[in-house]
Amino acid sequence: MKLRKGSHEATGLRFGIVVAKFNKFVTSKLLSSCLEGLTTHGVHEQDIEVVRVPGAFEIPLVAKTLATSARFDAVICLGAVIRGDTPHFDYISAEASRGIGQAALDADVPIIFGVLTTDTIAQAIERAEPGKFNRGGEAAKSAIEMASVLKQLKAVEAEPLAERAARPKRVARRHAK
Ligand code: INI
Repeated sequence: MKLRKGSHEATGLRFGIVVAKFNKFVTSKLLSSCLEGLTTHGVHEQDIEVVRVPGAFEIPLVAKTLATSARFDAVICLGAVIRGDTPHFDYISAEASRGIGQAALDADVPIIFGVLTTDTIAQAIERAEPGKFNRGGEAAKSAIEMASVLKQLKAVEAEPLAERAARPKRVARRHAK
């Protein structure tokens, strides 16, 4: 049996972060925990790019743009959708999660869902605080793990091709005799 898993050593890996401005009092905390999580695991500051968008609804397009740019090993999406008295919550949260999932599959690059969807402001604050939940730090760890495991899988995929290319061509040898 072969077991492959992502490592948490992230030196040299590059990350794009998309963060929503809506509910900034929550998303700014997610962002600082996420940045701390990345740098604590060895990511260099110059290997991190942060893009701010108006709200969670705008995250998927920017996440896909970053992911397809070939400049990042993973993209992290941070936002906070808090349920109010209108159906807006359901539309925004559904579209953000669907769009982020689709963007990852289209781009073939890990895109991490660090968007809080909560019933109350208190729940959102609790999950953004460094400490018990700390979803920003969790998003950083997931991104490192996924970037690392995808790198391993792509290296394995590339192996047989490289070996084939290194092999001397049979036709050329026959002519040489
Ligand atoms: N955007 C959020 O990120 N969180 C919310 O809770 C939210 N609510 O509740 O409305 C929200 N709305 C804005 C939305 O994401 C778009 O920016 C806006 O509709 C413009 O497209």
